[in-house]
Amino acid sequence: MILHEKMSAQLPAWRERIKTLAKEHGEVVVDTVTVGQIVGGMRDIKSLLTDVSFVDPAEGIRFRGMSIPEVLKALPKAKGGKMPLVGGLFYLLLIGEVPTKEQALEVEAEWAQRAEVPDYVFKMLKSMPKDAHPMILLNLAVMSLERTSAFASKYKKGMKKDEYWVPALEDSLNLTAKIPVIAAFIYRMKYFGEKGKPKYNPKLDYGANFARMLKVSDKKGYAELSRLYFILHSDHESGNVSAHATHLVGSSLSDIYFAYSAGLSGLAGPLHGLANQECLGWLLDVHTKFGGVPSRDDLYKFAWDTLNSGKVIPGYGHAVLRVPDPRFTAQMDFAKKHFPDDELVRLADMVFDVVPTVLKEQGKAKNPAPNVDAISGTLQYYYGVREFDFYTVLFGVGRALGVTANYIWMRALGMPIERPKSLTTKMLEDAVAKAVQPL
Ligand code: CMX
Repeated sequence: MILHEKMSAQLPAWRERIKTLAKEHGEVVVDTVTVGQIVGGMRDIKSLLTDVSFVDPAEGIRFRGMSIPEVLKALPKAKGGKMPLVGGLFYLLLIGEVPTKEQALEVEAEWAQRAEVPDYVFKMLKSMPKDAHPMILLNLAVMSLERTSAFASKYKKGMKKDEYWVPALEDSLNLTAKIPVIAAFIYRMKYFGEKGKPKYNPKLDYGANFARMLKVSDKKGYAELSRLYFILHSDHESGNVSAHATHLVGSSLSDIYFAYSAGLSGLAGPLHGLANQECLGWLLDVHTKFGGVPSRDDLYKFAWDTLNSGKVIPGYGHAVLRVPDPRFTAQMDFAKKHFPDDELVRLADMVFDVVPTVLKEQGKAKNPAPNVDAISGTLQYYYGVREFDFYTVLFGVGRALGVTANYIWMRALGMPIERPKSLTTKMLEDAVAKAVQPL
């Protein structure tokens, strides 16, 4: 299989580089840690290693060194579309090279072969109470597949450390192949009462399959959006909650089903993946209150009312980024190209104009610019996916690509169990007293 071959060829050199860093330069200081960082969510502490993606605060995400516009341009395109094949993106994340069309299609073919989901998973989902959040359903389905883990069964039998990545890759391909099928089933079951098993069509790519299985009205346009959406949401370096949770759990040699499930649980939080559902809710509140796109002044006041009521404005701000998120820009460009006159798109554009000013005036948010969530729900809404609580599931489908790529590499490089050190409040106070002691 192409991914296996390509990774095998790269591994000896990568392992050597990591070994040299650890053995010969282990004492080199890269960063220092302040009290503020310890009581402030470990913000910006440089302590994670990944080559899959990097977020530059002043520029946004780069996948394997490539910006979003570069990725969208360079990757092989899906048949009949202008957006790249998701299989090509997975190849890029994992191998670090832009694939040929044939190579991207090989990944797509791997997924098509592995997309069958066992019946008991659907049965279990059908037995859940109607009010279960779709993120719970997705998470349960993922956990229920853990029994199929090649990594867990090989580990139990005994496996050499430098072989870990092989079943990790196998599990990751199985998991990423099945997630769109499970997500589509959850959507049709939860909101339309359908019980049938979605069928993955091997003649179609990942994005087109998802659109077809979701059965939204305009399948063609939605296939293009799905490709873009999954690519944009795949990875955002390793410190964000979903990526970090997956990485942390994986470091204990839990298999990818356990690890990704932890990532999904983190993604379900309102400050992370749930923000996309909240953001569209906020836009629609504005739309309903003013009976359409409001005046700039009304929007300005509405934004202040949100802040004054103690809430955050969803879709704005970021822990690392200090500019508008290029993932926001790519989606806004898509909307302006395909449906520029849509009222919600016009409203989202006005929000982009007004909210940063309001946040700057309030002076709290370090970054008043939009993040990925400020627009993603608006696009889904346009294509008829109007069930807000499903939006985080969509994020989860995309995020699976990045966290699995990282998981495979971490096992390939033999990364150890993660174990930072904690201190007590008294220890921090003592450290402060020592630091501020007069000479
Ligand atoms: N609206 C109101 N206040 C905001 C804000 C926003 N959009 N963004 C930041 N702030 C506030 C913070 O709540 C914080 O206030 P306190 O000091 O009272 O606690 C202050 O500004 C400083 O925060 P920060 O350092 O700029 O941002 P953080 O790194 O702490 O948090 C984030 C980042 C994304 C959680 C935050 O900007 C936020 O809550 N945004 C809205 C929710 C959102 O869009 N989340 C999605 C992020 C993308 C993703 O992960 O999916």
